[in-house]
Amino acid sequence: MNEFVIHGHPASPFLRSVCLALEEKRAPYRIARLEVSEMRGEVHRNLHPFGRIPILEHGDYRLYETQAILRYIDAIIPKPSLQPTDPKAIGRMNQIIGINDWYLFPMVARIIVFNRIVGPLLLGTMPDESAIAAAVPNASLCLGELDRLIGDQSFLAGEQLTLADLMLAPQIYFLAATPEGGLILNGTALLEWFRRMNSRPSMLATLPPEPLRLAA
Ligand SMILES: N[C@@H](CCC(=O)N[C@@H](CS)C(=O)NCC(=O)O)C(=O)O
Repeated sequence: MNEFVIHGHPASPFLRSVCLALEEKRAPYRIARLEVSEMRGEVHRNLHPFGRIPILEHGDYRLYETQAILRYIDAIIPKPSLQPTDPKAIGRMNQIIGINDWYLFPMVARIIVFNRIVGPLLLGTMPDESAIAAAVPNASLCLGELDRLIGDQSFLAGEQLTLADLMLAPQIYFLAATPEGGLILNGTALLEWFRRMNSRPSMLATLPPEPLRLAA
């Protein structure tokens, strides 16, 4: 099989989701690093016209959008399956991926994680406290809903590890390390799920680079 090449910066939680899928499949891969200074430059735009990361290359096939990449990996390496067969669990998995893409990342992580962690530790910027404060109600809404959805299940969409867990765990890794996320997550079933996820070999093998390696 052709080599899997993931273009992007290793601090990206979306890129980490792709690495997690390949780790869970025990498939070798390589990260082709795009530096922060190269983001949205010509090389990057040629790979991803919308200027985001990650981008997967597999032979002559190129794909962007993380959930599309995860579904491709699950199709091309069927075992172990990362998607349920029960229709209700499929619906739940897809719903949670949608919550990540539409609400948790753009309305919460992109603001709180960027201002608390990525900006200060990677780019040397100061946190915008008013932006963080404005995002806290959305953080409560998103994390509260994910906590309600996991209930007493082992994984987000039921009793099987799915793409939803692989999308969410890298986002929660950073959010749990912020004061705002930590407070909201305290005592929740979602935090217990995250701790279980965080000790999986796939998560341990894909830790972000220093200085973004954080205590959960
Ligand atoms: N919908 C995209 C979102 C990816 C995304 O937003 N990645 C972030 C890094 S975690 C990014 O590229 N940020 C660069 C920017 O917004 O300029 C996907 O699923 O791949």
